[in-house]
Amino acid sequence: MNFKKLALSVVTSGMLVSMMGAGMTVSAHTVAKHASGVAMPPVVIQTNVITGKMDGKKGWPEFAPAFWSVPQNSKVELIIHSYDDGGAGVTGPNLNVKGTIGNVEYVDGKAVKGFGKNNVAHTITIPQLGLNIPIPPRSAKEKFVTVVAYFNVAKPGNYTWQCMAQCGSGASGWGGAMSTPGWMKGTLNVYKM
Ligand SMILES: [Cu+2]
Repeated sequence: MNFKKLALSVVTSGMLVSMMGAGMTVSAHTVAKHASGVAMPPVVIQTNVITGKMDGKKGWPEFAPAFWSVPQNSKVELIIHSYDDGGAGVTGPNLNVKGTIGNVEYVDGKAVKGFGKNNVAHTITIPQLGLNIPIPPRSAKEKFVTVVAYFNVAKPGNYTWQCMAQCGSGASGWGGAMSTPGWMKGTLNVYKM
């Protein structure tokens, strides 16, 4: 008899039993729970990145809409359709997905953790929430690329988001759309419930 093996299997099954006893469910996503303990569906934010050609302002890509509102303590499903086909200057940590559930986002349905240097067109970055969601350029084959990210919000507040890809105008790329609320920056309002 292998006692070491036996002891290990007892501990393992004991843990499983206690986990099940505590009502824990093991799943890839953290599901926000209502006070009653019932899992709530995510709150959906849907936005589009449209190009200067589409919004009639040359060189001004735009998040439409750019001002979002969700209740506190919710799981958010952010769905972005981006019509932009060009990468912009993004470096360092803003190339990686951060602060989402599992630190991933879904690009046309595929889980992605980060991108190469010239493969990000825009980002949704909220430093206060530790959130960075890069958006790659759409491919030539598609009308738009779909990016879906899940994250949890807790405390109420008005959180400013900013695109960190230098997609604006001027020598730095930080002028125009980049520094104008409603274009490449906006707010995520988390309201009290
Ligand atoms: Cu941008």
